[in-house]
Amino acid sequence: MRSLVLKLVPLALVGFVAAASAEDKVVNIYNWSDYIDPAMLEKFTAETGIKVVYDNYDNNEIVETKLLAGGSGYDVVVPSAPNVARQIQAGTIAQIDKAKLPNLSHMWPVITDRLTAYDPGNEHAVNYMWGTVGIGYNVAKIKERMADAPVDSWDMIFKPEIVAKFKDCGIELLDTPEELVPAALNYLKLSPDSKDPDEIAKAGELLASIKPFILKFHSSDYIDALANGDICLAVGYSGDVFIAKNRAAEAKAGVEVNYVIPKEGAAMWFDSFVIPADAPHPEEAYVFIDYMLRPEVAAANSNFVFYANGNKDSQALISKDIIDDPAIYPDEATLGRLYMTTPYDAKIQKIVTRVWTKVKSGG
Ligand code: N2P
Repeated sequence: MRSLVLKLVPLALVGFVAAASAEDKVVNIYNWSDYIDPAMLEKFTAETGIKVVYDNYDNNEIVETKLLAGGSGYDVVVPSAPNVARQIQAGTIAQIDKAKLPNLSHMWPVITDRLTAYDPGNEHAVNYMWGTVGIGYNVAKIKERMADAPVDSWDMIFKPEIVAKFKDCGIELLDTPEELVPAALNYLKLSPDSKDPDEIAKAGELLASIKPFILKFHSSDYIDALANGDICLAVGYSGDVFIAKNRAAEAKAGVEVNYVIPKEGAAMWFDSFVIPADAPHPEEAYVFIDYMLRPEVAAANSNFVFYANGNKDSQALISKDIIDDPAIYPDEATLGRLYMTTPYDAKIQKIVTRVWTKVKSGG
C-alpha cells in the first residue's frame, strides 16, 4: 500500500505541472496573411503545449507603427528586409541568441548572405520566405480585350492606353508605396532604389496617371478577386497570385490565373522572423522560430503558400512544381532582372508617403 501511494503521488504531480504549463505557455505571432500552412500551427501546439495566438497583417507599415509604439504584445513578427534594417536602428527588435536556434544550421547561405546588407551578421532576423512583386492576370479576360496584350511587360500597368483596356474587368494594386514606387521608378528606367525626391515625384506622376483605371488599392483582397474572376489584373506578391491561381483551378469555374515577372524587372523581397525587444514571451518565440526552421515544416509551408523559403535543407522536400517554376525559384536569367530596395530615411519616407496619399486620392 505504501509503495502504491509513493508511486501515485509523483504521477499526480507531473499531471498538475503539465496542466499548469499548458495553460500558461503562449506565443503571440504577427505574420502576413496567407503565409503559413495552418496545420503547422496545430502540430506546434500539439508537440510543445505552447498555444499560438496568430494575427495577420498585409503590409509592413502597420508592423512598423506597432513596433515603434511599443507594447504590441507580439513575440514574433515577420517584416521585410528594409523594415528589419529600420527597426534594428530604432532598437525595437531584439538581438537573436543563436544558441537557442539549433535549426539555423538548415539555413541557405545564398539567402542569409544577401540579408547581411540589412542585418549585419544576421544578428536580428531569420529569413522565412522570399518572393517577387509582379503581375497576376486572368488569361481569358485579358485576351478578350487585347489579343496581343503584352502580358510579360509592365506596359500592362503603366502604359495608359493599354491599362485603360482592362479597366472594365477590374484592376487592383498593392496598397503600399514600398512596392509601387520602386516599380514605377524601374519602369521609367530610373533606379528602383532611388532616394531622389524629384525622381520619386516622377514615379508619383506615373502612378497618378493610371489611378483612374484602378478599382482598388489593397494588399490581399486580389487573391480571392483574381481566383473568382472578379478582377482581371493585379500587381501582387508572387505566392499570393499562385494561391489565386490554385484556388481558381480547384473551383473549376473556368478561371485561369497566371503570374509573370515582367521583362523590365521586378522587386525581390525577403521576410524574416524577428523578436520584438519587448516581447512578453521570448523563450516561446525561440521555440516557435526553431520549429519553423525544421526542414519538413519549412517545406510544408512553402508547399502551401507557393513562396520560396530561406531553408536550404527543406528544398528537397518541396514539391517539384514549385522548385522548378522560375517565377518562384528564379533561374539565373530571371534573377538578373530582380532588384532589391534599401530603407528610406525618415525624410524620404515622409515624401514617399505623401506621394502615395496623393496618388490614391487622385490628386
Ligand atoms: C503573404 C505576402 C507576403 C509578401 N501573403 C510580402 N512580403
